[in-house]
Amino acid sequence: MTQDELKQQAALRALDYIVEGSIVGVGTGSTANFFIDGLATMKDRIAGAVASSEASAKRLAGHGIRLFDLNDVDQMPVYVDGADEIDASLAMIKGGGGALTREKIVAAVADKFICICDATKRVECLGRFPLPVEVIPMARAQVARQLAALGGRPVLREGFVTDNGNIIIDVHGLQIADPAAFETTVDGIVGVVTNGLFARRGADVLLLATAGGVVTYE
Ligand code: ABF
Repeated sequence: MTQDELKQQAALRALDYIVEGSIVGVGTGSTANFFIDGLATMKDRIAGAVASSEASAKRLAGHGIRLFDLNDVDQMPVYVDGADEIDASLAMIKGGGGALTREKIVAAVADKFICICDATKRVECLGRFPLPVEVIPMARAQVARQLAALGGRPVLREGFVTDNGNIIIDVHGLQIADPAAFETTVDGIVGVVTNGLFARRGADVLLLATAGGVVTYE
């Protein structure tokens, strides 16, 4: 099976978690795109969706799924999204697609975070995938120095601007022993908007697509 077929399997399994009549939180990326396409098959049974990026909003709208502004939503049973890495405690690195801030905000409103991944995303220790950090542009050099002092190798994501008008610094060479503590440390650097660790609030359910089928962890 190809990696895309595995992503699609995990994504379609997440449809089992959708609560009829509810508003669905929707992530970003190629796995989330498979989820959006699956959600379209049941669009008459949901109220609509909140998107975590302009790209996902466009895809949802293309399927005729009603979009809600997060500020108009006070209850959302599930948020469904992919990840770049996920460990045994269901802590994740996200933000390879640059949508980490909106992803973290939408996920914060949802009762449950359903992570959909192919098996390559499962790791023992987070950090092989460079940690994305969204930064206010004028703080770029200051934040990079602080990230280097924490033991990482900060690299500016060239030519990339987030949906919020900020830049991304990808931090290479990390081995993150305590993801929740590191998330807090990086968030504490002045000029950081969000970092791609989702550990203090990790996933509640992982649907991991393997060659042998989709395995559920919760
Ligand atoms: C989003 O999409 C991101 O947080 C993560 O960076 C990425 C996962 O990518 P893909 O689903 O394309 O592998 O969930």
